[in-house]
Amino acid sequence: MNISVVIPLLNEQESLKELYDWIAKVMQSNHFSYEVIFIDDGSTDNSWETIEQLSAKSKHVKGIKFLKNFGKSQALHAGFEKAQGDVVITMDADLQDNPDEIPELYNMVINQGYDLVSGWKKKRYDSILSKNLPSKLFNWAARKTSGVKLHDFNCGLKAYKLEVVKNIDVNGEMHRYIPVLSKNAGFAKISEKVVLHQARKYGETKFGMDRFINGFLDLITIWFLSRFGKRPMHLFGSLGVIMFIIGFGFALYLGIDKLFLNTSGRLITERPQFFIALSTMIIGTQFFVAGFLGEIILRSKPERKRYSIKEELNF
Ligand SMILES: Nc1nc2c(ncn2[C@@H]2O[C@H](COP(=O)(O)OP(=O)(O)OP(=O)(O)O)[C@@H](O)[C@H]2O)c(=O)[nH]1
Ligand SMILES: [Mg+2]
Repeated sequence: MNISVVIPLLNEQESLKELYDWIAKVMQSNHFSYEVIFIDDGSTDNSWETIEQLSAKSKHVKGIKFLKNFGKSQALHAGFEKAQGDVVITMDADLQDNPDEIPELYNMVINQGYDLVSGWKKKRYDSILSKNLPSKLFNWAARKTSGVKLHDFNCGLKAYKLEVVKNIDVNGEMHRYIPVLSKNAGFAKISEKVVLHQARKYGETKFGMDRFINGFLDLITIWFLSRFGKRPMHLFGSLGVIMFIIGFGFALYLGIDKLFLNTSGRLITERPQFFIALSTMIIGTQFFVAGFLGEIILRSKPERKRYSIKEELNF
């Protein structure tokens, strides 16, 4: 199979049929073999019924229905598990991403050998204050911390080599950082393509302003995980040891000073320096223990299931 299109969605009933017809038209005119996997993440409208109707008419349409809303990352994860095409394309369900981009994205992955090609909504049709500016800032921070040079990390339209999606673990709200996850997993041939962006036609936005706060916190997590996630002791252990040595050295000096150098001086416990040294040693020890605990947790973490599927169609 050439292409798997993975479409996570939440309450997008008005768009689905139009979107699928458009994708099918593009696929047929380019003679691609394909599948379209819709992941309904606990929609409360008629999205799932629409997917059922589409899948009854065409075997290209596959559906996964979650028991309840688990989030976009979980939906992508479920879609990636099932995808079989040589190239996997993700897109939003709200008709903001243009299926006409698919052939060129496919070409970039297959013929130019990219692991991941991300869409770049260069010209956006969103409000400046609530979307464009925060998004610029967010992308700048993501570029700086991750070293992945993309203008638009969070674009829903992306193309991947099959191998890439099978080797990354998208969880929490990490869908914003898939290019970073991909780079950390060893797929660093990442590029971007300017894509057309349309204003939302039906329905309403699913992400509010809290996306930016959560987004920045996730960025810190991902930075930490990519550097120290597999070896927490290296960060906490070294911090701990350094602090302990400084504190201990200082306390030792105070002791020697009192015993041999300045015997008639103040008592050690009357000197503020002593308490600074003491807390430094205690905090250092704490850091060290945190490192140990981190290593233990790392080794004992069970495989957890992060979402449950209620129904599947055409698999
Ligand atoms: N699986 C899943 N998909 C979601 C969830 N929230 C949003 N989506 C889908 O993710 C895509 C992007 O969401 P949008 O609300 O369009 O976000 P946006 O494009 O940044 O915002 P708008 O410009 O208002 O459209 C759409 O296809 C949604 O249906 C969710 O909780 N789970
Ligand atoms: Mg949208």
